[in-house]
Amino acid sequence: ANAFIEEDDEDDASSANAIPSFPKTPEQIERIRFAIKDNFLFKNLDEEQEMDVLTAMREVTIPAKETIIQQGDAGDYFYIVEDGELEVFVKKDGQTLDLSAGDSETLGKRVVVYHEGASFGELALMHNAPRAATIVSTTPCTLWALDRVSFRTILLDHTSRRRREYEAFLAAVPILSSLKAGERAKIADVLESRSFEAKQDIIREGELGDEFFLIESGAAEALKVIDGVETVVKQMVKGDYFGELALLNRQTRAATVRASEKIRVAALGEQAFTRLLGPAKDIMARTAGERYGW
Ligand code: 1OR
Repeated sequence: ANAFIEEDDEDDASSANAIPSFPKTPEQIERIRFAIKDNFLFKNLDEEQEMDVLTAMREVTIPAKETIIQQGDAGDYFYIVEDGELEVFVKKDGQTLDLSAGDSETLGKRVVVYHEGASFGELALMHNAPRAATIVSTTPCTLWALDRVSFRTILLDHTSRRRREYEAFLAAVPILSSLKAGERAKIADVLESRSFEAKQDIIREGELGDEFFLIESGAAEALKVIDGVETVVKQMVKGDYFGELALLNRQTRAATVRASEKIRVAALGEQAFTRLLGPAKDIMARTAGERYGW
């Protein structure tokens, strides 16, 4: 049992897999949001999943000099540091310690120090492995804790759910229809979803580009400066693509693409574009003249 977290007795089966809900003030929600905003684990969550994470987190306060995670133990919670400082130690056989540099005779090498915004404890939960390090508070700390079941349900299922969603979307994208389902699945794995508000530029004419985009929802327009005037040259909707020219021709962006309304795009990096698009890439190259009226 976790010494810092009081657990409910949950022996009825119905609640075993439910994501818990801990009421929070809007201010607390904002603080957690801030703490997770740059964290890779939370980067690709949609709004509903982010809300699930936010409600499932519980606040934990820990005095100084407490061991919150012990190397070798089973994993129970994932943590985000709201404030305070913690030290991370890794113990290995035959390791040389430098006690003057912060290493500990009993806990091993001090590998990192965590402050506000850091997160830890994900490895054991992701891989069903023993804790890989020991984590000790150096000052009193406030942490946000996410239990193992919620962590796995929200963050890991998410990957496969996104993959399924993307596969359906990609199957309906005309330019990708020449690919096999297995090839589209590989693309689904590497696509990165991004949102833009109306009037925001997604790419800009003249800039260097290293990404290709598919429109997941919403609409955009392509604009070019013609005789000094920014002119709309193309309208694009769900299923359309853009950004391929810079990758095909290794030139700067030939147009600006601006969201006409709130839009979600799926971005594919240059290497993946070359490696995964295969025949679709050839079609894009062949049809570019027709598409852009050259
Ligand atoms: P966990 O669930 O295994 C301990 O519980 C946590 O310490 C671990 O997840 C990570 O979040 C965190 N090696 C292993 N775990 C580390 C390391 C680490 N640093 C932080 N944690 N390092 C490698 C040392 C040979 C240090 C990398 C800077």
